[in-house]
Amino acid sequence: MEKTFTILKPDTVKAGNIGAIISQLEKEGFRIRAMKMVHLTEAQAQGFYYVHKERPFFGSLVKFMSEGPIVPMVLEADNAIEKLRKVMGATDSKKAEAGTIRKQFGTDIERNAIHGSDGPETAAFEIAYFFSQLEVVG
Ligand code: 3AN
Repeated sequence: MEKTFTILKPDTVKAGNIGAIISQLEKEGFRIRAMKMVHLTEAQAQGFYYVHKERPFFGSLVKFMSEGPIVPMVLEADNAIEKLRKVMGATDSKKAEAGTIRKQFGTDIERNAIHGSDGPETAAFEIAYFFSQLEVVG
C-alpha cells in the first residue's frame, strides 16, 4: 500500500462538490488516512507551491489556492500516486478525459478541482506540510 496527498481546491469547496469527489475517490478504492479543512494564507500557499515559484502562473495559483477553504487529505491505495493522477485527469480540466474528476468538477487549467502529488518525494513533503504524524492513521 502506498500513500499520496490530495487537496480538494477552493473551487470544489465553493461549489459543494466535496462529497461527490470523496465518494468517487472511495469508489476507486482509496482509503482516507487523514483529512481536515483549512483556509491558507497567501504565504502558506506560496510555501506549498514553492517548486512553481518561477512559473508565470505562480501568483495567480497562490491567489486561487488561498481564496477560500480547501480540504487536504492523505489517501492510501495500491500504487496510490499514479492511480490518483489517473483518476484526477489532465491538469487542464478542458482537456481531461471523460469521467475524470477534473473533467467533471473543474473549469480550466487553474480552477481544476483537485491536486494530487506527482511522486513519492513530493507526497512526503506535501503530507508533512499539512499533517503531523499523529494525524495520519495507519
Ligand atoms: P498538476 O496539478 O496536474 O500536477 P502542475 O504541478 O503542473 O499540475 O501545476 C500545479 C498547479 O498549477 C495546477 N494544478 C494548476 O492549478 C496550476 N497550473 C499549472 N499550469 C498552469 C497554467 N499554465 N496556468 C495556470 N495555472 C496553472
